[in-house]
Order: sequence, then structure tokens, then C-alpha cells
Amino acid sequence: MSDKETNKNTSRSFFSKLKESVSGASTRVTSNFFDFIGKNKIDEELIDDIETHLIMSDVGIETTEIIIDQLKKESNKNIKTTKDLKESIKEIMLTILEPVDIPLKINTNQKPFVILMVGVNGSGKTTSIGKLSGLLSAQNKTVMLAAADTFRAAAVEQLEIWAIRNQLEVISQETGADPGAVSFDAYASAQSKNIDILMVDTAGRLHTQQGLMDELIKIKRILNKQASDSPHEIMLVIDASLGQNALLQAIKFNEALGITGLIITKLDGSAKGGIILSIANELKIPIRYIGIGEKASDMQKFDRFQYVDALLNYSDP
Ligand SMILES: Nc1nc2c(ncn2[C@@H]2O[C@H](COP(=O)(O)OP(=O)(O)OP(=O)(O)O)[C@@H](O)[C@H]2O)c(=O)[nH]1
Ligand SMILES: [Mg+2]
Repeated sequence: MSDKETNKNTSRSFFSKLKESVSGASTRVTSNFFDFIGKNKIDEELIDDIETHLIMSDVGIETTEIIIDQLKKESNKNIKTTKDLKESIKEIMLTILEPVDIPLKINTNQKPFVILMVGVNGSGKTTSIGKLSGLLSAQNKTVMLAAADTFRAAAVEQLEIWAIRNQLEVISQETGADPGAVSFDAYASAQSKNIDILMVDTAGRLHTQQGLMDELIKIKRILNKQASDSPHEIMLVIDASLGQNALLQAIKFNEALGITGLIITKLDGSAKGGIILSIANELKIPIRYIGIGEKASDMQKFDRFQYVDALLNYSDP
């Protein structure tokens, strides 16, 4: 098989997986998103049905209203057939997503480029560090990991498993150590070894736990003292299956820390694929990657075209 064919197959299997995840799991909502449109004439009732479908797929009331208002405006002039209607929905969604479809750019003049991973418990921070460190190493970047989740003993072990797999060094201290001190040591070590990227894992926390949020602010401040532009990326990892709660978390973490990028995980098992539109519309923070499974290869750069196709089950690649 040629490289080209291999690539094609890889992207097709990803697409099916994303499509399964975003639409397949939510059969009640999106898998037939366009099928139901196909059977109806374009009238107010159909627009109401679309509105209900959007809310049920976790697009959120505010964002749904924006989509529906736009659709009504266009239906007065440009929409004659259901094909026009489908195209229109797709275009409106792409317009909402465009400002957040910005990939992570790593400036290797800033050594180490620091990525601080934050988020609630179990959102997929450590796994995302594992996957992303693999992707970045494969691009010939040197990566070091910092185990600033000193809360759980198993957290360091979990990070070490990924580090062994990707042949990376982990900087850690004993359980209960100060996560700020781990971050400080890791930065110094990465700097002395001329490492390109330092990824800092932190313990999960709820935005309502003020003491723990303050701890993150402290880690940020410590990293910022080491270099004025560090941390270069404050990455919030969000579990898509939490639906609208994920939006609330993102708002609160952003208020506390100033989030610069998002990873949306567990889209493979989520019935809430529409949450990405909601987050994009209300927060306008770049979505860097999406998680679509537990394996090392189950992470992809966010691509708004691929995502909207998958959400709407629009076409096969
Ligand atoms: N299906 C699926 N599972 C995922 C994905 N990302 C992470 N997981 C799983 O979610 C669980 C929690 O992931 P972790 O990486 O440990 O999450 P965390 O945010 O580091 O958790 P804490 O450190 O406890 O806050 C693990 O079982 C992961 O394998 C994903 O994209 N899809
Ligand atoms: Mg973790």
C-alpha cells in the first residue's frame, strides 16, 4: 500500500470514529439530523424542529438562538430547497467555529515552551499529555513532563507510563509535595537541558474549590517568574460528555487563569457533540485538539470542517 493510500485510510477511519462519536452515540439527536429535514417542507415548524434538535445535541440555548436567527434571516432570501437549508446550517456552524479553529503553535525560540494542563477531575489531562507528548516528539521536538499532580500517588505512575512509551523524562517529587516546587524544578531542569517543550500535569479540581484554584494560580505565577511569557499555553482539558456543565467549567477556569487553549476529550463516547459550538460561541478560546479515545493515537487537531461534517452526518469522506 502506498503512503498516500495509508493516509487516506487513516483519515477515513478517524472520520468514521469521530462521526460515530459525535453523531452515532447520540442517535436520538444528530445521526439523522439531515434525514428529518429531508422529509419536510421548509416552514416554521421545520425551523422549530431544528431548534429542538440543536438544543438536544447540547449546542446550548444561547448558541442555538444565534443559529436559528441566522437561519430565519437566510430562509427569507436564499433558502429554496432542503439542500440550501442544509448548506446554510453547515455554513452558520462553520462561521461560529472559525475563530476558535486555531492550532497550537509552538515557538521553539522560547525554550522551554511551557504547556500547563488544567481541568476538573478525570477530564483527561494526564492522558492528553501522554498523547500530545507523543505527537510532539514525533515532530522531533524534545519534550519533558512535570508531575505537578502531587495529590495522588498513582498520578505520577500514570504519567511515567506515558513517559516510558514516548521515551521522555519526568520530573517528580513525593506525594504531597508542593506542585509549585515541582513546576519550578521542572522548568529549571528543562532549561538546563535545552528542552523544547515542558508539559506540566496538574491535579484535577473543581472551579468551586477556591484553595485548589489558588494553587493553580500559584503554579502559573511561579512559571511566569522563570520566564515572563511562561506558561506559553494554559490548556484547559474538558470532557465533552459533561455537556453544558463543561461550558460553565470553562468559563470559571478562564476567569481564574486566562485559558489560552482547549482540548475537548471523550468525543468518542459523548452524546454531547454540540457542546463544542457552545464553547466556541461563548468563550472564543482556540480549540487545539480533540480526544476521541484512550489510545495514544486517539487525538487529533481540531478541524472545524471535519467536525461539522461529523456532527451533521453530512457526507462520507
Ligand atoms: N473514551 C475516552 N476516554 C478518555 C479520553 N481521554 C481520557 N480518557 C479516559 O478518561 C479517564 C481519565 O483520564 P485521565 O487522563 O486520568 O484524566 P485526568 O484529568 O488526568 O484525571 P485526574 O488527574 O484524576 O484529574 C481515563 O480512563 C482515560 O483513559 C478520550 O478522549 N476518550
Ligand atoms: Mg491526571
